[in-house]
Amino acid sequence: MLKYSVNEGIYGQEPLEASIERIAHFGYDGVELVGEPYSLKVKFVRSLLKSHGLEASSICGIYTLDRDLSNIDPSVRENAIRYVKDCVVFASELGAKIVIVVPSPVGKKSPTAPFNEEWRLACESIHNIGQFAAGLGVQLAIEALNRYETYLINKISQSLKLRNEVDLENVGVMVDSFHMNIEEMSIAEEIKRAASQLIHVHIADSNREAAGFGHIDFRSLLQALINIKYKGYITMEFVPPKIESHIEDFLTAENEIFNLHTGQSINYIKKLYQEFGKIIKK
Ligand SMILES: [Mn+2]
Repeated sequence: MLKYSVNEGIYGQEPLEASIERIAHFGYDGVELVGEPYSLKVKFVRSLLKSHGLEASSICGIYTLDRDLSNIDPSVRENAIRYVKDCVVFASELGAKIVIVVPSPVGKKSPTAPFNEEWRLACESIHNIGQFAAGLGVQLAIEALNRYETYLINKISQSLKLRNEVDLENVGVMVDSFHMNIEEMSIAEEIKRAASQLIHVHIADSNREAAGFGHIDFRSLLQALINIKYKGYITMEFVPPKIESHIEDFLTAENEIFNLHTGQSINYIKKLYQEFGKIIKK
């Protein structure tokens, strides 16, 4: 059985209580928390999750320009390493098994050193954090973002190469259907390629809305996950539109848009998964 969670960061400034209540309401198993270990209080988050019967599935690191694991400037790199280690501690305190790692930050338009040098630095940083995380029983999932958001790692083949150079048991890769739709020839083939190293999945459709609201072929994506016997979380990471075209009144209240996309994502993927279940049983 797959488990489902939502990245709570997609709800913007909404109080965490409201987001968690919505996520529980639509039948999810867990929540992916934004990696802000300095502003979120562990005790508070833990009690919120407990009262709604949810797990912390994962921590989504937020890679701003000052959290650059591949930067040539050692002070920037050290700041980034410290930040991700704090996310790892945050994860272990919440019982989350995974911290997402993006080796070069969002919005980094040009490298600070030749490609090979930044690659080596990324490797070194992730190795350092990986060893620390192993001691706390936390895994690191390397995420490739599309070329319009960052450079260094844009494709699954690159995530895998970096993962293999880091070569720690608790360091794996993840896939994100939105980024893959831009970067890859075939989403299913890349899932197959990642196979045993695949430890986390982000789902958003081609327009970054809820699954089923764009044109990604989620049938073949799910089939690929079933084929490799993926057992981790499916985390919804849609970006709710400001103006909603699926509801007749375009200027719908934000809360209604959030509800629509949160429900649509899980219902759409679960329905496809159940269809496969019937096929597999036959
Ligand atoms: Mn993602």
